[in-house]
Amino acid sequence: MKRIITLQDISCVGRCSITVALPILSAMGVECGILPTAVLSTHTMFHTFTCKDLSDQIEPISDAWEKEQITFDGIYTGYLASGQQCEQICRFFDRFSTKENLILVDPAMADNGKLYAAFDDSFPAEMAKVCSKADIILPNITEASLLTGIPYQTEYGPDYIQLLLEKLLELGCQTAVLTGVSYQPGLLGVAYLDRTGKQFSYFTRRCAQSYHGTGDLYSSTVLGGLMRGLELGDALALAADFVVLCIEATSVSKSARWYGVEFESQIPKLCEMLEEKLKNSTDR
Ligand code: PXL
Repeated sequence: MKRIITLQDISCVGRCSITVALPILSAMGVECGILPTAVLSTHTMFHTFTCKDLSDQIEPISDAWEKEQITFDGIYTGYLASGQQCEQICRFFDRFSTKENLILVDPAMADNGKLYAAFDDSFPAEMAKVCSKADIILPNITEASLLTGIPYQTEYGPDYIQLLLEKLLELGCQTAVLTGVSYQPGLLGVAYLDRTGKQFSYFTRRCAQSYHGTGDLYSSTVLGGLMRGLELGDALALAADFVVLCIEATSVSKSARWYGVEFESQIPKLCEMLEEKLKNSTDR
């Protein structure tokens, strides 16, 4: 079984970060270790929240793992607590990346044209350094614009997406995936570009509702698919279809918006969809 380590916060309530990554990766048949970067009462979209930065734990925990010769097939980062912590994450990559393992960075810091509440304008440049060391990065369009300096647009065509992808690759990562891409009102999807020039896009129906934590659900599912041996395009498509199922399951509840998406009830379907994709990819 593949073992990954995820470095992101524990938001105790509100289904995001580690409370999403752990159950999703476990369900997909991947061992998920955690290095909590901070403990929050909830994610920062709630009006009142506490946050205990755990930066001082990253170094001693890494030392202990190195002494024990613990290795990871994947390193997955999400929401990070501060610009300073971004530097620590880069050091963690230097210590634990190998030729074989995969570094996946979700630069979770912004959405809908705005940085999350806890960050100031200096944060994106620090996150860009984390992205530079990744094999795959998974920003949404807001994050991509903050990482590249290209103005954020809500109305665009394929040229804008292509430009963002090219500029994201210039950060130094191997593959850039953009989430939340939409060229037609009813469709929402993802597009990627890698260093060899390979391109791919995939669209699902756009759901009327939008929920907190879907980005974390998406990234965790993509990593699960990759660790199980899916090609990137198949993993991106699986994750997109799964997030739609979860949004549909959540949309019956009015208070759900703050509590993330109801992925729990959809885990059996995720396992079925994963097996189906694995079967199709070996039949090919
Ligand atoms: O879902 C991204 C995320 C993760 N963790 C925390 C957050 C957010 C988004 O706001 O606040 C603490």
